[in-house]
Amino acid sequence: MDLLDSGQKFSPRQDQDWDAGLQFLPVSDTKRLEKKPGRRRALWIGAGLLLAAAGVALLSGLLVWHFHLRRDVRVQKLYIGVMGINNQPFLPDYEEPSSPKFTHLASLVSRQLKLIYSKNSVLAKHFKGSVVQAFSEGEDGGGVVAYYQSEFDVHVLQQGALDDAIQSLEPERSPPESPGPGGRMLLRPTDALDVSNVVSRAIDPRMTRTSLMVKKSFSLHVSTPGVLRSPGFPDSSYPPNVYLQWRLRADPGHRVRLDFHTLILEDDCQKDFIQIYDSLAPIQKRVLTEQCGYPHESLAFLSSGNVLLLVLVTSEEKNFPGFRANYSQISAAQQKCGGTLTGDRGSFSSPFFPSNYPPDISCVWTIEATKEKFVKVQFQKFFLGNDSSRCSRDYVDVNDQRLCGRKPKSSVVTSRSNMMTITFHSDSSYVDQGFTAEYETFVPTNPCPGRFQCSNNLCINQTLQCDGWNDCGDSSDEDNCQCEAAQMKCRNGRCKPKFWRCDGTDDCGDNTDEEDCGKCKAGEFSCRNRRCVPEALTCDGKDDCSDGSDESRCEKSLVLQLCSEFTFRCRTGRCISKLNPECDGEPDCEDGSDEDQCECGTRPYRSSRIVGGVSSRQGEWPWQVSLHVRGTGHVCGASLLSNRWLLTAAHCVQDNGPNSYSQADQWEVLLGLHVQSQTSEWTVRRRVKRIVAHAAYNTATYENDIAAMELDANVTLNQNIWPICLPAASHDFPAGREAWITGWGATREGGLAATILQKAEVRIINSTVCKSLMEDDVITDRMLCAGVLKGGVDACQGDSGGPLSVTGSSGRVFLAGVVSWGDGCARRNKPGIYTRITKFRRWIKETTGV
Ligand code: 4AZ
Repeated sequence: MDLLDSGQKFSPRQDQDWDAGLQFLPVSDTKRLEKKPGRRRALWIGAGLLLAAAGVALLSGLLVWHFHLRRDVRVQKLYIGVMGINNQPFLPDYEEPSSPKFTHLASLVSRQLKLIYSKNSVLAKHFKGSVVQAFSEGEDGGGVVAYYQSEFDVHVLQQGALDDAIQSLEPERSPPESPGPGGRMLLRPTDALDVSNVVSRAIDPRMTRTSLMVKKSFSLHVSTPGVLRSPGFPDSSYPPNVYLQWRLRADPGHRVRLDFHTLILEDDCQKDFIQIYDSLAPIQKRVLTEQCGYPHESLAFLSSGNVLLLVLVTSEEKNFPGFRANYSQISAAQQKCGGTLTGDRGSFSSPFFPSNYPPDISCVWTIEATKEKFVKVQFQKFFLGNDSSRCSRDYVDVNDQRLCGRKPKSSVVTSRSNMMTITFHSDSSYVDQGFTAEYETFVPTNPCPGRFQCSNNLCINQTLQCDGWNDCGDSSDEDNCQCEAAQMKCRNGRCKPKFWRCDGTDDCGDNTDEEDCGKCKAGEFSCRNRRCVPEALTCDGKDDCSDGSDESRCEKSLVLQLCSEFTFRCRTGRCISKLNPECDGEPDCEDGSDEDQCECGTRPYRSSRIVGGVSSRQGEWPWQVSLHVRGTGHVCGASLLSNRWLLTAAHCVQDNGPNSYSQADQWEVLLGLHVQSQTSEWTVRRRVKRIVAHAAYNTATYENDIAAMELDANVTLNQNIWPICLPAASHDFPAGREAWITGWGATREGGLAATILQKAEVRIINSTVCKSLMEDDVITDRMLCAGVLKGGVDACQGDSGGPLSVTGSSGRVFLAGVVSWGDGCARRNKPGIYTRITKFRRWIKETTGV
């Protein structure tokens, strides 16, 4: 059920205890100054007497005043805690903070805490009080867990001692049978709490900011699946300065599952963030994740027990949509992991993949091959946190070799016997997506029957050997090759297509393809205007080529005296020498303007024609738009530039006989679409308010084949609807660079349109090569060529207007071209022709404001 739709604002029940707790424990950790006026007056009188003597005396008076004040600087410190209670069965009333049973147990817990603190002189001296916020079932279904906040009032200089004292309550690792601090407390025999595992931690200071105006907590039972949303989602942005908690409970013996459908916050975790805890209290030891911005990783989470806590903290006013997440429960018995695997090949994965694995889990798989065989395992996906050095948190153990962190697909582990044991372990905090693995048994004397064996033990199809592509992952399939006529031989033995020579990209891996390019001598730099200058003069801040190109491909961003068409112009009007500095994550301009308007070109976190392509995944190309002529269906593609503007090809919006395609009311725009004629909850339809085709579009030559479309209403961005980055006019897309084409166009020349959005990888083709391949000077500088010259991969009819997407150094995707025309589709030596976006950057800005 959607809570907003039902008229309840984010949750069916708002907890009273949270606000009560706030009254009792006002936002803390803020320094309060307590000045004692009497003493201060005396001090000032003293200072006044000394005033006549000298300024030195005034200074010393000020110093005394300062130290006097500091002595009285006190802070309130809050600690958040979890206490296990062994001898109490969990009662349904404990879920209800206003129930008498809750109140009774809460008072016992508070008294127990007071007793525990009374045994430590530091804690006893500064303790003010505790508030119990929630109870849940104990681990393994026995006992109760209490979640509380304790408040202390301490001198600023003694905060460290207080932290140490709190820390000392916690045993390093208490054996389950030993009672924790406080042990059994004998109040009255009937009230005795058998307490174990008391853990207290300081609250994250971001959650106790004084500016937090709204603090609320909501409780949800997840036995019936439902949806929770940040306030206002999706109609308005979330409110500023709030601290909201959602406490989620599943039935006993179940896990809570929380799966984010959309999550878009400000991209600064100090300001706005969500956190998810495997607990009902925000205790750092149990944090599963912290997210801000527009995260790309899997955002489905599972608890280890039957509770989960979601926290949202926001700062000042801003304009981000927030989140929507589905909650549900899963039986803990479901998805038991590990086991014995027999058979020649198979696969296994971390529990709940592609969701994040739950915390505190261990699985063991044993692969048993027949006697004479060995086993090899290849990890297809491997995301086990950032702990890449010591592997002490979450890890996979393969035959005593520990793996953790993130690994590329080509990782293969081989056994030296017919048995392999794989253990997966996750600790109590920070989860990740996990892994998928395939295993195969093999005869040690012939590890890759009928296939090519890479140096990293991977087996690949023999046809992939010496095809110019690195299929093994370690390039061993491209070593020692016999090159074909259309290929050049690199010094390292690899074969690469001849047209990749001298394109400015090191395709060989040893730069052979970029040597002896006929222009400049060794040690010289080839300027774009074909002049040669000593390499030592590049990136020195001076224009030695006379076209600025020796200062345009630098790692560092020097501010230049002169601008050229190859250098990036900051908003100040000054130019910098770094290559493609816009939206690369580093501010290069003095005013940071190279990083402005960079909420673009990133892909969503989840998911799961073009000729020669494959189906894409839902949300893989969130800037891809389908343009429908009303009553006809898909006609052209387009790219999303902002929440209001699209870019397409001018030839898509030309009147054609009775079809007035230039009229805005003829069009319907589908955003977030994956399969034609299958709109989903993600799909947004919009009508078009205005079409602006380039005034100089030439129907005969396809020159200036570009048009902008304004939507009739803004779209709310989500992980399937997101704008692509526009390159600066100086952006360089070098020949040989990988690019992707996407669309629902024909899957072969003259063929039918695709229903699922197709994608295909092509390369940018050198303009001189392109001009020589196409007839009669039809390729102009305002066009860009891309394709696969051996044929078979290309854009085609129906893809027009769609994007040619290129990933920049920071991982953001830039719009290099708009699908425009070609000599048929996917023909050998006939590249696809695209409108070169860098040449239209100014026109786009003037037309759309983006
Ligand atoms: C078209 O008709 C079309 N091979 C688009 C792209 C290409 C060819 C034709 C490129 O819309």
